[in-house]
Amino acid sequence: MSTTLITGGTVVSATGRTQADVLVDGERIVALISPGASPFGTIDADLTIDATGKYVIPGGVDAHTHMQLPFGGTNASDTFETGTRAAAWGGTTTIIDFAVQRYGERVQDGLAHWHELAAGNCAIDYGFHQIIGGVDDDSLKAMDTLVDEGITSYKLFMAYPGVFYSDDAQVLRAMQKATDHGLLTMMHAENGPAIDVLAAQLAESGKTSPYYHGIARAWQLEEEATHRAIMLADVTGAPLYVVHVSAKQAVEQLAAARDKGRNVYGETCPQYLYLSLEDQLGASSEEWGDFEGAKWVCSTPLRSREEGHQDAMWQALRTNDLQMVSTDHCPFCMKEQKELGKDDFRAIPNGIGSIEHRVDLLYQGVVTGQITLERWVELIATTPARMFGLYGRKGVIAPGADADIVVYDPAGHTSIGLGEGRTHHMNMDHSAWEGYEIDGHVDVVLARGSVVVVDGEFRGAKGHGSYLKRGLSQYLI
Ligand code: DUC
Ligand code: ZN
Ligand code: ZN
Repeated sequence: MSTTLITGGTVVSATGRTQADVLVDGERIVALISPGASPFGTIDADLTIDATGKYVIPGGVDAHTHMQLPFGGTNASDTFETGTRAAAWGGTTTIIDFAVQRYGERVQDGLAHWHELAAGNCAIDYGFHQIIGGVDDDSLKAMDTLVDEGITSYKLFMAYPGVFYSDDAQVLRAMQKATDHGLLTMMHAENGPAIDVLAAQLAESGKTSPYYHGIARAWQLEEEATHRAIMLADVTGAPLYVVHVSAKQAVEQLAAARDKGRNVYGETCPQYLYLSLEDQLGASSEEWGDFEGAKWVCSTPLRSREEGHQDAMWQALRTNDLQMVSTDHCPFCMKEQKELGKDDFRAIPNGIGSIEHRVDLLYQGVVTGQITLERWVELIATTPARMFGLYGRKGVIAPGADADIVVYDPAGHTSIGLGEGRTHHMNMDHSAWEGYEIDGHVDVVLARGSVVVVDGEFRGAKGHGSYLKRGLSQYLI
């Protein structure tokens, strides 16, 4: 087995920072050594990485991705190969993707299909949540076996009637089943039927541009669904994790529930920290006109900056009213995909690609004083690992953990986008983050002991990533 020594860096964890050299043997971290105090004498490692002046952090864990998701008559444009490669470039070494079951399909078939898509194709380790898009006796029975498959969380949708939607009775039944097994319920909390009425009315009155996607998906309908999900979880005893929170009023619902001692959690995504409905309204290009805003059509939608949603998300990350940042990575190209909705925003496939930039975009929050260095590590790696049953192996730099390590240079710089000298490796014909500048840089990435990225070059391999059977969430009570 080969050894790697990362010297001179500052190891940052969720709880502090320390000067330490990190010794890796094969796929695992074996020691953290105070500089100049090695009890083993001089360590003659096969590879030495100089991290002087840099941060040494656990590899990012992105707990919300959708490679190849079938959506809106097309599929998300990143495969497990292209998406996990882009993730590695950006310092993410683990993803948890969503296996899909739709109404009338068998959960086991959906899961088997997702294994087929991912196996042998990933550059980094991966796990699955299970989407239950059709709650019925059959899918409820299938939930009995999820934990044995290493799937300890599943997602329901209160949005998308006719596609993934569950009504309240279905949500309740699934949550009861989740309580029996210790599964964590992940909720897409938007009132889908109400949204569909508003969206139809807007379209019928000629309001068809991408901006109206966000108008139809009003914050009230996120707040209302979040509250309903919290109450349904309460009545069933199910722990709840609300995905892609974007409305400040939804955060207020989570905070109020947590203050009452309810076991509820929430994530937000980079798009809800940085991008706004006003940006979308103002977007225009020679090629696409005001359809340019389609590149930011995602659900939940971008929210108004004037109304203060973005500030509220940063605040909630500081106060722990929100616990994590995932991407909801669901990329679609403008050509042939987003343009399906050129005449009607309802037909624009929903999603933004961010898997490559989450670590950087959150680090920019450290630079601007929104979060601390330790909170950065907690949000991008440690809490996702704890929330989704991976902690110990992932999310921490400690002896025995997988050697998923990022050397991050705070004096470096990253220019995001498709232009010359910019960073973009996701399989998209545009970047939702074009022109973003980051005061920091992912220098070196190790995935289970192998150097997968160095000097802006990908050195990893398709198939290096293994399937992670996950344990139960540490947040169950
Ligand atoms: N939201 C998105 O933006 N894309 C896929 C599904 C979802 O809920
Ligand atoms: Zn969702
Ligand atoms: Zn999602």
